[in-house]
Amino acid sequence: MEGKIERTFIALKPDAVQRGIVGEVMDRLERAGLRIAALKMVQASDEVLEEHYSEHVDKDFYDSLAEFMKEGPVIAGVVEGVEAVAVVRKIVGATEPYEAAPGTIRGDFSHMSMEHADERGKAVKNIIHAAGNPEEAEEEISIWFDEEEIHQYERVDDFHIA
Ligand code: IDP
Ligand code: MG
Repeated sequence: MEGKIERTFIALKPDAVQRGIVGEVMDRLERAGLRIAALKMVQASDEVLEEHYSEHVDKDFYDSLAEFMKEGPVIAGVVEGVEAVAVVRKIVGATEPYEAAPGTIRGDFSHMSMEHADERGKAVKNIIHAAGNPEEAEEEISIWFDEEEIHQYERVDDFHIA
């Protein structure tokens, strides 16, 4: 494959694992033709979360975000495809479930408002994380994965985008 093939980082958050919707969420990405290059279940540590959410560490909601992300294991992954960073963000939808459009992962599987979460001192549970830009993606991949955990193989439908 040539052209703007990118990889991005995703993490299905503990709410997705606890609700048993890992398969349905991954299906959204697979059916778009994106290639899963890596996938693993991980119990996030404080150290990894501080690196991963370095831009949010000093914010008011950080402690509740870290608490949420440690409630149970996450499914960390690397997904590859044409403009994968932007495409995955589009499939994931807006950060606030209340605003996330129907048809997006967050819009279809969650509904809470930021205001409601903030009032309760909780992070907003929105199913999945996806890197915001290509630099963030590469940084996050290096935080969560060793290169040898990331796999190269052909999907049978790769010829559609070759
Ligand atoms: P993103 O996940 O769409 O990239 P970010 O602004 O990077 O959104 O925030 C990271 C995560 O922190 C969000 O997905 C959400 O779980 C949580 N979060 C962000 N802002 C707030 C807030 O104002 N209140 C509660 N939780 C928040
Ligand atoms: Mg973000």
